[in-house]
Amino acid sequence: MRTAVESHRWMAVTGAVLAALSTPCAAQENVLLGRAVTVDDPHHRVGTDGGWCCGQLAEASTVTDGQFLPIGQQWNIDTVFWHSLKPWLVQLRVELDDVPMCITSVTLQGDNNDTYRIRGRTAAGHWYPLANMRPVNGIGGMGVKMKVFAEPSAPVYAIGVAAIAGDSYYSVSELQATGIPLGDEGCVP
Ligand SMILES: [Ca+2]
Repeated sequence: MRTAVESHRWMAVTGAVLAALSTPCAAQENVLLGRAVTVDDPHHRVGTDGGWCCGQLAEASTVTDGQFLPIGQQWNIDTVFWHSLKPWLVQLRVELDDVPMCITSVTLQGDNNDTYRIRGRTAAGHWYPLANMRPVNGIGGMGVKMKVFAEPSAPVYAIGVAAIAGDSYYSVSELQATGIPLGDEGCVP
């Protein structure tokens, strides 16, 4: 539990991070911006809220629209949300097929009391973990987390996000990534 002062400090830090992310800089471009989002949901869990009030399911495309929700917004309002005891069966997937990337950072806005795994898909079609992220904040609802990698990832042809642990109520509102396009010489900064 955080005090109100600590929560305000946290929000100030988050605001600074978001401002930095929006600063024009080629090396920091969000390579997922505006890309199509596919929802892999074989058990039809997306849109189920387990009895929470007032759910408003967002279009999957909002996950790559570059817009963050207010910190602390209710988990199931204007988000892609699902209730499941097997959360990993839901994955949001963004294809990069035309421009494979070596990923240098990922940013996730999701429900603050869960752990989400960001994965990349190789040319051979295998998914491997890029980062586990818990978008924790002190006030509940939606939070933001960014992870910067010490070294660029191997080339990935798609990026996915799925919940791997939490309270069975999951939601994502924004997924961003920076990366270096794969060229003939590999990924050259
Ligand atoms: Ca949750």
